[in-house]
Amino acid sequence: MNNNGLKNIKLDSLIIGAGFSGLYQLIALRNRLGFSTKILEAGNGIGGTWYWNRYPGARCDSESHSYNYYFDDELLDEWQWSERYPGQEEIIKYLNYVVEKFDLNKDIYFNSRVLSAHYDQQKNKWLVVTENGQRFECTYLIAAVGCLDNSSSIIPKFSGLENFKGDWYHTGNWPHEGVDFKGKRVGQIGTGSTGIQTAPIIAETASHLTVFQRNPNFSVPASNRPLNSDFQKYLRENREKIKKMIQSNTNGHPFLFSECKIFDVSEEEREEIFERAWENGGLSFRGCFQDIAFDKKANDMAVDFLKRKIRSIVKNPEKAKVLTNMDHVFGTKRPPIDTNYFETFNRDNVSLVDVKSSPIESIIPKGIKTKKEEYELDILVFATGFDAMTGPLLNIDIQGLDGKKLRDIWKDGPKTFLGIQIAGFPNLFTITGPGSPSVLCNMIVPIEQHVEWIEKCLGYMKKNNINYIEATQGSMKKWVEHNEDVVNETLFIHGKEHSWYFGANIPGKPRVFMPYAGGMGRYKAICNDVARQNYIGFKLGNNDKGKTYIPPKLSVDILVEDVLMTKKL
Ligand code: N01
Repeated sequence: MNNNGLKNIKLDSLIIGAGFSGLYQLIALRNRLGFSTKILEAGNGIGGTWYWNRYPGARCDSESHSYNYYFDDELLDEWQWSERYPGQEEIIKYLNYVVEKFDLNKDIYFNSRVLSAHYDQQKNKWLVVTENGQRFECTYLIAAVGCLDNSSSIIPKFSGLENFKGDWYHTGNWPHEGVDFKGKRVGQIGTGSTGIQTAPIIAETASHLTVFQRNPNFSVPASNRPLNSDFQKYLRENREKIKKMIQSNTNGHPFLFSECKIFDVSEEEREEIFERAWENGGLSFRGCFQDIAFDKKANDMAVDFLKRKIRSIVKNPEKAKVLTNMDHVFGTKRPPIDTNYFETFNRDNVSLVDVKSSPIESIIPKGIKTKKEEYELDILVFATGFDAMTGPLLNIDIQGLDGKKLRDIWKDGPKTFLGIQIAGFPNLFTITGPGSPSVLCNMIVPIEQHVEWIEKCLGYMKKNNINYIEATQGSMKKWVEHNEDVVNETLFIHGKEHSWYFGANIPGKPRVFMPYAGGMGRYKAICNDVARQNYIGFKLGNNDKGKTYIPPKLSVDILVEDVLMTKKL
């Protein structure tokens, strides 16, 4: 009984979030380990980030044949994607198919946003309370909240928004009934992956679209297309190879990174390689030379190529100048891919406002006021991003041992062991949390890996009559240091003042590189190593003498293994 005289619902494990990770975790814990398990989901349906992000043009930038679960052959046999990149609606359709197939709905509580999760030391239980007053008691709590959830969407603090006479929306919380732009003057703020996807579609129906751009972004054509029967046949025949490749390479995507360095080829060959990569489209452009992500001079060559491409597409030289005025290193911000983004600026009904040189001063009743001018608008679209990775967790009041709050423990930036656990928070697991490869990968790959690692860990504990697991302070410290070491070897480090990977989009957020930059293949090998050594780096059972896990020095072996693996395809 709790204070209100209501019964707590008692469970072995409780999962927060019904996106890709939460749904698969339910299958793993309920169907395979036999745990009593439920999911608490804030939305009124499944899909996580795809449930909320249904803005026009919402589409995944991972190729569809890698953006599905690989754990079940039958499911793989049954499902066929229709396009090279899956659109939001098709992703939801896919997940509904999974929910039906594995009979998941009966164990999901919808409209159940979690407000707090407190660890009770006496009982070794997590007490979880939702916005609508439901209370749960569980031994294991799995935060499958995603990296960019709806609670963490950001609307910059512009004064006057409350007086705006028209309608306004954040792309990460898009109305399910859609928005009719017909005949409307639309103002879009933000040109990240989201803004770049949505602008071309809004421009098709709006009477006028004004894009307010602070920093321009690089973008490569997605080259999206329907998947034909030849490709479906290729998938059927090569499934195991593709699976092996995406699960062991650096970023979980189904393509090869070139071994060729940019200055090892002639200028002519370099141009040809860039052209081919541009034509092929998508995120693989980053991998057309081996050193784009590591060598600033190589990166500059890619920047030069990409800027020339933009200039060749955008007819108005003033617009082209504003669209190519980047001051970040290519790839240090998540590189978007697009369908007709730059072409959109050739339309008569699209204008571009450079709010870097003339910042937005306020929202006024009839539109937006920048330092230079006023713009009359009927609808505002905020494509202004998220308090990524930490936001979804810190928006819940999480308290661990001795009532310590996660918000306090992470005030100088997130600290985890493997991105899976946090010292001081026993039996709490995070899927694709800070300190794991997560957003640097095709997300489904780290999701499956985490879910299965957690499953294996809890299976081991069950078998050995253990019901307490906590990362040690020592392991967490070593892991944080290891994370810093690996990111320092990459060009990501140049994104400190530009990229949400570093929290740079949130005023006052500590500048800590949040994902693990050492590559998925290496990360997975480390996680397996920890498990093989009976969960070294964690305290288990009643033994409070957990040994610190020392991450191996950056070894090239795993990378070499990656390359060999990818070469086989
Ligand atoms: O958000 P963002 P997003 N005044 O933070 C601008 C994933 N995703 O929603 O660059 C004016 O990238 C800000 O400007 P600046 C993907 O991981 C995936 O687009 O800070 N402008 C920027 O242009 C992605 O990285 C897919 O100067 C302001 C924009 O808002 C992540 O989600 C699709 C401003 C925010 O860009 C987030 O992408 C979509 C202000 N005060 C998203 N504040 C796919 O799979 C912010 N901005 C394809």
